[in-house]
Amino acid sequence: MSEQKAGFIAVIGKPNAGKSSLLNWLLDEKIAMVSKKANATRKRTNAIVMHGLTQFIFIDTPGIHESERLLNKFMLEETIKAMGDADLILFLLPATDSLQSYKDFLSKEPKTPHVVLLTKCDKVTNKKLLEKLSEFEPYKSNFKTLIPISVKHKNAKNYLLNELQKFIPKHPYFYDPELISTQMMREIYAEYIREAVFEFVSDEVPYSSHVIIDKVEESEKLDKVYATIIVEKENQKNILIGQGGKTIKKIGIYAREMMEKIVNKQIFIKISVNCSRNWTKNEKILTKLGLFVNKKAFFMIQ
Ligand SMILES: Nc1nc2c(ncn2[C@@H]2O[C@H](COP(=O)(O)OP(=O)(O)OP(=O)(O)O)[C@@H](O)[C@H]2O)c(=O)[nH]1
Ligand SMILES: [Mg+2]
Repeated sequence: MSEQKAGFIAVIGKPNAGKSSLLNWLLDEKIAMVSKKANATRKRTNAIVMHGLTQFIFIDTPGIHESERLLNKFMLEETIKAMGDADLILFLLPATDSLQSYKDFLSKEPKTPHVVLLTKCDKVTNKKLLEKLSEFEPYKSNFKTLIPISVKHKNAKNYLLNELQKFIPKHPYFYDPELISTQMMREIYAEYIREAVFEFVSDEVPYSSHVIIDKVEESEKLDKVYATIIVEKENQKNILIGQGGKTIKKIGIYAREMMEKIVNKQIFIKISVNCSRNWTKNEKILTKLGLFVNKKAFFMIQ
């Protein structure tokens, strides 16, 4: 018992840095939604990873970016909360990017110690990677360590976890070591449907969509999932449904496949689409959907 370590790690970085992909990679399980499009993650998600006698709780966060939209303020607040609660921050920067987002992060004078992860290293040559690593030289008194990774390289996981272990305090496990997340299965289902929306529908529609799991009926061999996608405008509803229901069908199939994989059961899925005018800007509706904005906390970091 006394050898056990456990700690919370906030995974942060600008939209599209690879935060959600990192969680899935660490778990070897698809728990967080991933998209080519930026600003995919809306709410904090967690992945519980056991490594020897250490229990890591990785907290995925929405990418840090500035925006006036009320919903985006909620997303920023989610990230700030995760940083405040963490023992360690993992700051992610794609190897292809400039250091600007890291400099912005440092300018906020984070109190929690941090490790920098240079992500998507498979996308650059070794020479470029070395150049990028050397760009961090002037900042080395700020971070604990700097680690290049790629989710395409499975064998890097042990190295990463060995390194991170050093910064986790001795503490009894917070959760049952068998658990991979405290997320409810219905929250994961909702994220799968959101990922499908990001995959098949372009422009503003994914950002104007919210997924509610209305009901899950479980039985031994088959789960029935009833979901509603809320959009902001009537025309977005038409886009999501598609001609003769083509698009919503594709969304359903894509999400269903991921659901079947994670629960190892057959899934029946029914998705309805509803319009709730301008919900992303409406405080009352956001609160109802659990996407509440605490303005005080937001202004603290302005
Ligand atoms: N080539 C390559 N692509 C990656 C890697 N990690 C992530 N990606 C891709 O980068 C894109 C963004 O990944 P996400 O994990 O959704 O990024 P995120 O930081 O969670 O983004 P937000 O939720 O929008 O803040 C996706 O298309 C991923 O497939 C990597 O190591 N190598
Ligand atoms: Mg994400």
